[in-house]
Formats: sequence, C-alpha cells, structure tokens
Amino acid sequence: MRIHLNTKDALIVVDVQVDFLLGGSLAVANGEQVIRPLNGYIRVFSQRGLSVFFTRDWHCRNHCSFTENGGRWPLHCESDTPGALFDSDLLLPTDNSYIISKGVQPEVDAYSGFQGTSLLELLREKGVERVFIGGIATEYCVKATVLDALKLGFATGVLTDAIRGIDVNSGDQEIAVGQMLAGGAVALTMDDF
Ligand code: VGL
Ligand code: ZN
Repeated sequence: MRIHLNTKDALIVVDVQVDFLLGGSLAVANGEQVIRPLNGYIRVFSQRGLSVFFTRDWHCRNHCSFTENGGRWPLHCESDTPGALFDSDLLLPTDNSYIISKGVQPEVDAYSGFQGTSLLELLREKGVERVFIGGIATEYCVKATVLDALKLGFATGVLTDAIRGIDVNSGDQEIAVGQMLAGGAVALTMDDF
C-alpha cells in the first residue's frame, strides 16, 4: 500500500531502550535490528515536519512488574538508570519529538503508550488522525499501543520491519501481529513510504 504522508500523521517509536536490547536485563532477541529501520522512518517523518513520539518504560524500583516485587519480569528500565536510556544510535530529532514515559506508577504495569500518559492529548492537540507504530516488544508494548490507538479511533499502521518480540512462548510475535491486523491495523514496511 502506497502511503502518502500528510499533516495528520505521526510516528510512535516504542521502547527502544538499553534494557530491551542486546546485553540488557530484558533483552529482546534481535531487538537491535529495529534501530536502522526506525531511524529511516524517523528521518522521513521528521523531514516532513511530522511529530515523532518516543515511548519509554520508566519504572520505579518498587514497580509491581519486577520479580523481586512479585511480578513477572526481571528488573528493567528503572527510571534514571543507564538501562532506561534510549539506545545511543536511535535518532532523537530536536523538533516535533516527544518523550512519553509509561509504567511510572509502582502499582500498575502499563504496556500501552497511552496508559497513564499524555500521548492521546498530544495527538489530539496536533490534529493527528493516523499513527504509524514500531519498536519493541511486539507482543507487549507495541501490541498494546497499536490496539489502544485503534480503539481510540486512529487509523493505525504497524511497521513490521521495525518490530521485534520477546517470544516468551515461541510464536507469540506472530500471534500478536495477527491480533493487531484483526483489530484493524495495516501492516507496512519502508517500501510503502
Ligand atoms: C515491555 C515487558 C515489560 C515492553 C515492558 O516494552 O514491551 N515488556 N515491560
Ligand atoms: Zn516494563
């Protein structure tokens, strides 16, 4: 599908953080492979003056998702620690880019970039009607963000060349992509732009 970008479009880059990448505490296999395609999308959107939103997992040390607190995940993306930083190769445009921190509240795990954040408000403020989403992890934060975007009425593209998953059970990523498409998302790659 040929995408003609317009002023009502925005890019959402999900959780490209050190702890989710090679050597990180919750590393996603091949997660580093999203960086090059994402930088390509970031350039395209940025050059057209379109907004780019960067979500980040931003947990406090006593966050409920950590095993040490009874949750299911190893300690990851603790706010203001090196593991929570965006990968240093990720392009962060100075104009029209926004950082969205999520999972901030200790007692709530927030996979979606919309949950407990100002993302919706910012998108509405900018008149955004269509969002394009990539990042990690496919079956957690990417999926939750895509499904929320659809539910909130955004036309939604999932950038399948710029997502990677954790695959706690093998096949999880594929199932997640199926769920996003069933929900109304459109699968896109750089060739569509
Ligand atoms: C994520 C597991 C725990 C994600 C965040 O960004 O997909 N996954 N916290
Ligand atoms: Zn988390």
